[in-house]
Amino acid sequence: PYVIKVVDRSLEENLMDLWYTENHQEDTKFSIKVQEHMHSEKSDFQQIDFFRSETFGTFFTLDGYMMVTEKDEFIYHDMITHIPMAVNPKIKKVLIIGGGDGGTAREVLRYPSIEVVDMVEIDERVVRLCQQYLPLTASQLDQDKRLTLYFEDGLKFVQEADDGYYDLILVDSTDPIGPGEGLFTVAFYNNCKRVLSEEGILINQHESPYYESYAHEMKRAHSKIKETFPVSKVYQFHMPTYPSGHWLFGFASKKYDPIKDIKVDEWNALGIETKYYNTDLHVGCFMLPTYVRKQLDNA
Ligand code: AAT
Repeated sequence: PYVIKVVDRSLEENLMDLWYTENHQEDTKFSIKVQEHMHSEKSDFQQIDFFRSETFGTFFTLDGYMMVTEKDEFIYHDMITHIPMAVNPKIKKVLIIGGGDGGTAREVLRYPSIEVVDMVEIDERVVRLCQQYLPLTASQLDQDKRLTLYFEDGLKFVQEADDGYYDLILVDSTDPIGPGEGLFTVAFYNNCKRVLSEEGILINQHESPYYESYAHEMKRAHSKIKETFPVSKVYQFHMPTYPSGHWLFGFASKKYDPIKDIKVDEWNALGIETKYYNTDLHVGCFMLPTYVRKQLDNA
């Protein structure tokens, strides 16, 4: 009564069936069907790969971990940038650490009031390859006179920077393994505090609360930042391609509270169009699930 069709694939069809797979846990994987593996190289710092897919467009990985996809990068770059800018729209001098794809710089440079953006990326190859394969994020990196690119370790850069110079530091870093490790240390946070003005705000890539291995790093980072800054909060957003899809940034400052000090009218008057961020979400994203609150309280 039934005709069972056995699908017999040719060798060619098998070779075409490429998937990018990331182990989110030992026993849990996340995969994207790949149309083309566009580039692969080992730089002085890390393994870099670029892929193209139907659903997420072009994306790139470092040491096998997802960094940026064309389709969901707006979420991450909106949230790292517009939160601090709405708390202090008078920010003039910005330091970006990491962020080689250029998405964070692109968002920051949308504010006409910003005068200086120093971007310190350890790996020049990430920048050059993103300029080639991800123009959507990298397009501003050689366009705007306010931006200066430095290819060096962010840890060393903040050690040597002047006291009180920056109004905002955005740590757009990889996870605390490999070159990103030093950006999750007390020495680094102390230098960030020193080079920030009295108005200063620090935002940092803060891992995920959901899977234990990431939550462990998140708690470690939080306990160190809490020790260093008078105000230290965490906010959340949804990142479809990062482990568990639930990701965090840290907000630390010398005096500003991210909710009480938001300048709703002033920010909205700037007329900056965003796809994810808005000033209602700004307040909401600091409201954390109970299990996350507990993790942070115990950090
Ligand atoms: N915009 C989101 C993309 C990133 S990439 C993070 C960048 O940080 C990489 O280009 C990497 O080369 C750079 N980096 C790592 N360590 C350092 C360092 N010590 N100094 C300067 N730059 C550094 C973030 C992805 C987040 C992924 C979350 N899972």
